[in-house]
Amino acid sequence: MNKIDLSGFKAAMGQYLRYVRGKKIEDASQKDLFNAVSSVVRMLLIDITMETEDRYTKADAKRMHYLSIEFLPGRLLSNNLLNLGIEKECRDILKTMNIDLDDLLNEEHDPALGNGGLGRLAACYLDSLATLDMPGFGYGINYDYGLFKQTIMAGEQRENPDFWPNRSSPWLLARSDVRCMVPVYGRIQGTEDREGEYNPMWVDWKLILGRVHDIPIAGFGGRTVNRLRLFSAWASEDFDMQVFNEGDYFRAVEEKIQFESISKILYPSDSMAAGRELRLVQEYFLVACSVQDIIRIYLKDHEGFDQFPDKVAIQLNDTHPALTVAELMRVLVDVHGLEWDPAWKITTKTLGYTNHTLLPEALETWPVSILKRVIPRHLQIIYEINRRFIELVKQRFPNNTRLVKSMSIIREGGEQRILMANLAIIGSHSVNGVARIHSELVKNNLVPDFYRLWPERFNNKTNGVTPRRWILSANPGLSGLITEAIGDGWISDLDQLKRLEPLVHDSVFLERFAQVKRANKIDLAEIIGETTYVEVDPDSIFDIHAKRIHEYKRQFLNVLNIVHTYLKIKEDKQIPGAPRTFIFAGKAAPGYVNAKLTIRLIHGVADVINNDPEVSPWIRVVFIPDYRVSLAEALIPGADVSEQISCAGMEASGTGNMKFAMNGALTVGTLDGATVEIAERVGLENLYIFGLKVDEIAAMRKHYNPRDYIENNPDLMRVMNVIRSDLFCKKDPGIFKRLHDAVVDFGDYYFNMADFSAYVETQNQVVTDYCNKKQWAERSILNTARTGYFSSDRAIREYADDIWKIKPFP
Ligand code: 26W
Repeated sequence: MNKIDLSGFKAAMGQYLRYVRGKKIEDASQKDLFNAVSSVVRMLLIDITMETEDRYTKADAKRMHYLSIEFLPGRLLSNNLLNLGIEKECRDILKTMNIDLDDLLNEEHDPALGNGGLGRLAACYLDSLATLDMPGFGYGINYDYGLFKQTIMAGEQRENPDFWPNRSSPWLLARSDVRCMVPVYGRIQGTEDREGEYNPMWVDWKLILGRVHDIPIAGFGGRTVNRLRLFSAWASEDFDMQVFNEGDYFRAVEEKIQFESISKILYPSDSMAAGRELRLVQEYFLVACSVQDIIRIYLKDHEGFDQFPDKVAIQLNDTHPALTVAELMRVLVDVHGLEWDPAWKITTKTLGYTNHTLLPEALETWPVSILKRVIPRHLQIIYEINRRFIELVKQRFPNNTRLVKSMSIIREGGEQRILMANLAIIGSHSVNGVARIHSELVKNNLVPDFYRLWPERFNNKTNGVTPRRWILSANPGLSGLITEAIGDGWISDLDQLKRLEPLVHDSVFLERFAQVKRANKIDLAEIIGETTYVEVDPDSIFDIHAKRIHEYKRQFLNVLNIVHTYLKIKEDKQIPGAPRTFIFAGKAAPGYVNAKLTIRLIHGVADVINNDPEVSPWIRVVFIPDYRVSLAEALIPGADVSEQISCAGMEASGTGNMKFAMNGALTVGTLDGATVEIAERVGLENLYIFGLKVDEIAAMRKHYNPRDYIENNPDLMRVMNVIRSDLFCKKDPGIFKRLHDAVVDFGDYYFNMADFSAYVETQNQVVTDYCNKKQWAERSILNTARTGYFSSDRAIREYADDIWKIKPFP
């Protein structure tokens, strides 16, 4: 750990308050104090950023640029203090001023520039890159409005705007020295150049400016600070003048507003491609700004593009930035005058693509007509890429029209569409999935023909999460205990958690481990009380299902077991072996009817159960509103049971599953995503695997009839009948029929009925096992001890070695 000198800390805070806020320290609000502390920390970060940058430049380091339409960094003050190694000292300094650091931490807005897994993964990866002293930088959009804030009114989700104070956040550095110019719209003029060669020109385009803000990303240990570069759209003054001079004042203002709306708001769906022009323009805006910035940085120290792939790697976080393939080609060929072939070689050597989803409705396709209007030159380039690619396919596999059709970037039949995944695969040297089982499905189910063509391109990078935020910062009780037992090496080398294993035989350690969990549950119970007005017992089993609400994640199946347990108590007078609290959290996409209904169902069920004196001593149900990074940090350390019950084959990886296990929760899960690998590592005796497997589901899909399961299982029949009845919706009769029918009449696409009995059995086993407190604690410790593999440091090392070829520069 680098030692940072904090002797001037107090004085710097005072100066900030006085000369930036115009306040005396005694008049400062908590928010002022948060800003003061943050602005001092920011100065430290800037010093290290510059030092880091010098180090990279001097070494002429290869740099990796991570392009992502979403980043979910979470609050940064606490994280920065911990990573710089000054948390304790800073806390002590503030104490001498009668300020409690924890109060200030809560003043920070939790930036919601992402939907869920994909954006949070990007943030964990930036943390690891900096911690490993690797030159890796994030590129994203500086939305004005992040993901909506969720409130609950009468059991229903309401969406409220989340204004992200991107102009006043202490973590955003405005880089007015850097600007990106993004051409958009216009048309192609086919002309011949002086040599008489066909030389199409993109003319009559409009210009959007990209303004640049950087968020410093501090690695653990305080040696390296990288940056996350965010772009916002802006119509320049010069541009205004030009249009104003044409005399149409209102058109000028309208256009300005239209352009500046590009970075206004994050699209709130992580499972359904939007298909709106504004979204495509967002994606293009991110890509164009990023490519320009990357090339600008490269050209500072290099001449020509021969070295480009040796000095630059670009990773596409899903297909949202897939236009990079066309934009890089455009800039190399049209702007820098390279020939097609060398430009293509450079492009494919530079790019890598990560797939994060197999859901057909989430795979992006764009109508050719929209591209033609928005980015006509890119469309032309995509056609040319495709023409050459199809040539190659025909050479390799003569007379195989099926192959040509399946791999073409353009889908014919009806409206012509661009398949973004195909574009990304053809334009990259590496294609990876995010968990072993998912990568296999990418190769064998999603794009088997590409796999046959280029097997060497495909690889797996199982996701990871940063232990700095998800253990050290979120769970100080557990961190302290671990460090006492094995030293603090685990924080940057998570495999060291293995050394906790022998301590399962140490009764003192066991007892203290259980105490930490209990203390975390007491804290969580308090949050639950404040946010849901339901009192819950910290000695009950805390069973947590926290993630986006989606049919494939099967919150519905969880509810079925709860209703079943309720009916067992109510009608069969069977009392469970231990009290349980079922905790839900998660947002539904605003247009996703069944997801929103599921939230209502959870509330309806909670209402009946929590208010029934016969039942509520045994089970309670709560839905904590507004799931976000800071809530996850409070939730995860307090979990006994982690619900990872997606329909097998649908969850690419999951990352919450890793965070829960590391913090000692036992997983109830299907063999899906990274849960497969968690099971392998913690051992089958330390979690609960149930349900149909991927191949079983594939085999059953054609003939599956959910009614067979209902008719043959009186428990399930009873539960489904109650769901359809108005017991849980007395005020709005009939509303849950749609959820019932999705399963009974519309095929139960996610196999809830088929997995019901196995799930119920498993849940009963959990209750039985929990009663053996000692054994539960042992298994909980083994979950922590054996999940070091799921550190994002391991994942980033694999990406660095196999795909990016970047090295640490400590
Ligand atoms: C175009 C609409 C849209 C937006 C976002 C489609 C798909 C997405 C994301 C790719 C969805 C997402 O967040 N996927 C999640 O990525 C995580 C990180 O790899 C995985 O752990 C999750 O399993 C996966 O659902």
